[in-house]
Amino acid sequence: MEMPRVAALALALSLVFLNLTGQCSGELGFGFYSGKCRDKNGFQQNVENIVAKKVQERFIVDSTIVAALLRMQFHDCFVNGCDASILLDGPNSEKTAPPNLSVRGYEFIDEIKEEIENTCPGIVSCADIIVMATRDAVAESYKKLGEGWYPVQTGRKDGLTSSAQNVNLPSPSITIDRSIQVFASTKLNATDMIYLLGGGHSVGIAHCALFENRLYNFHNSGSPDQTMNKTLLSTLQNLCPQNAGSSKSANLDQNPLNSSSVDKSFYEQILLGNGILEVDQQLALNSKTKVTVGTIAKSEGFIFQFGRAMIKLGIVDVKTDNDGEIRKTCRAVNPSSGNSGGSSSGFGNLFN
Ligand code: HEM
Ligand SMILES: *[C@@H]1O[C@H](CO)[C@@H](O)[C@H](O)[C@H]1NC(C)=O
Ligand SMILES: *[C@@H]1O[C@H](CO)[C@@H](O)[C@H](O)[C@H]1NC(C)=O
Ligand SMILES: *[C@@H]1O[C@H](CO)[C@@H](O)[C@H](O)[C@H]1NC(C)=O
Ligand SMILES: CC(=O)N[C@H]1CO[C@H](CO)[C@@H](O)[C@@H]1O
Repeated sequence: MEMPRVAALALALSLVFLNLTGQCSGELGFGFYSGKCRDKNGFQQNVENIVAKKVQERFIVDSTIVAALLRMQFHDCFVNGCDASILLDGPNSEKTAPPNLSVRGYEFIDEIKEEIENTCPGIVSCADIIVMATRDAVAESYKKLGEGWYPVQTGRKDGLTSSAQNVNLPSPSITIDRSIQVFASTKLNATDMIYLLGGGHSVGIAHCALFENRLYNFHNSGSPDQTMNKTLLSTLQNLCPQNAGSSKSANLDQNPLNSSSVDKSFYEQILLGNGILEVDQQLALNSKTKVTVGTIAKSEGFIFQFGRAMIKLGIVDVKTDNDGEIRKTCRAVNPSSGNSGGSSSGFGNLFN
């Protein structure tokens, strides 16, 4: 069948998921591409396997692809839904908006798309490639710890527009209360938010500019953020001297052993005051989230719950109909759908 690594985990996740949102997921389905990709010799090819193989090859040479793809899926899904609008090039497209800072992996998605187009053109959307590749990268990162594979639905169409004006991603200083509201507006609840933020930020890095305010003059207090672990504070002050415009970065997960695996060590670290971003630290302190954080840090089964939250993130405002297309290349809408779009959001820029 289409999902070779179906474990009890995967099966249970699909069942849980179908119960939750089966009725509102449009034409998405698990194994949507099963039987749909035939190569030029007429042989059936397994789309999910093609993506997984690409990710495995990449992960061996660059394990930071996990962080790159997780952040890419988050940014794609939170702006105009999971429709690969983040991939579109153009002077005013989403990827040009400031919060994109360091979103990476665009060329890797191009590589996967090219391989799939060479196998069965016009079948697989870029939006689905982001979600499948992110899942596979998470599973690779988790391999040394256990089974981290979760099933994802496919059948998304690619969006026709992308505009920097639509980018309204949370800032690193967002309050937990506000963040809960922002996630709720995409149908993700507080528990989902805790899993996504904690799992996402268990890998990857943040640059000095995004937490320097905590190190010297926090909210105009004249002193550092008192919630930061003192050892971490002095390390970060050395890394990011005040007003020096340092381009250095720190691991979001301060557990040095597990900083490249998606795991629950982030929660253990924020309970020690070792959160890098203000929002990360607040997750362990806010009355609406701290009990769950403490529970996750102590319990088993993090990766199962993270998978469930990623499945939910992957269906935010998906397009499955005439509001989307299967792009020929991920960086531009198809010429035929080009100037016909009715949106007002300055997408003439998609063609350059
Ligand atoms: C309130 C929500 C969130 C805020 C405010 C936030 C903010 C940030 C910031 C400021 C950075 C550092 C960027 C840089 O220095 O270049 C970052 C990195 C990252 N974020 Fe988030 N984030 C949030 C939620 C998420 C979610 C839900 C995920 C994924 C599920 C995620 C995945 C990542 C990853 C993997 C990185 C590291 C990227 C890399 O190393 O290239 N974030 N985030
Ligand atoms: C959030 O949603 C998940 C499933 O998507 C559900 O299991 C959980 O109970 C919900 N949590 C809250 C606090 O509503
Ligand atoms: C971190 O990794 C080590 C070995 O790779 C593992 O034994 C440990 O359980 C991991 N910790 C967490 C919190 O996942
Ligand atoms: C600060 O972090 C270190 C490990 O990084 C930990 O051993 C220590 O207990 C933490 N301090 C507090 C007050 O939590
Ligand atoms: C890839 C890309 O377009 N990155 C942009 C992200 O935002 C910064 C700041 O606005 C731009 O300078 C980058 O070019």
